Amino acid sequence: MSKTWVTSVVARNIAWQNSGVQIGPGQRAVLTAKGTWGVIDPAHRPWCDASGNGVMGTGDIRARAMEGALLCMTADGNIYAFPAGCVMTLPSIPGPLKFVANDYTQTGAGYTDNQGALIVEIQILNDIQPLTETSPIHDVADVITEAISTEFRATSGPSS
Ligand SMILES: [Ca+2]
Repeated sequence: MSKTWVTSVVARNIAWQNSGVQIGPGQRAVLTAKGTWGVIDPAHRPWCDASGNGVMGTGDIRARAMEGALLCMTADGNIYAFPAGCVMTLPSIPGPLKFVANDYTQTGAGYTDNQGALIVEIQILNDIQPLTETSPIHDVADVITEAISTEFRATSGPSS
């Protein structure tokens, strides 16, 4: 059982754009991005899809992912970059999904020269299914994207 929402992500917006879609407990999201946009020097270079332009960003780029890729942030602060094919399945992290283009924040024109928008279909699955999840990448700042550590506690059974 599933339900699908459609949202758009504007290339020029430097702030994370809240899709308004939430992953609920026990739910999982499959994201499909469509279209192309101009993020990296769009006046002189070809536009790219959500998987970016094939060049790994370095320096003051927003996240260590392909230039121009569409980034998604889950409620735990982890950031995911769309892979080739522009479809990915997120882990079951309850909370809102936010999106932004992967661009340089201080180099060149940054977000001010960006053009276009991508369409994202967000399919929420109510049942956890054995799908391959996308691994998060980490933001340059590494402040809010540290993986949440899970505390394991040894439990002892009743003595007999
Ligand atoms: Ca730009």
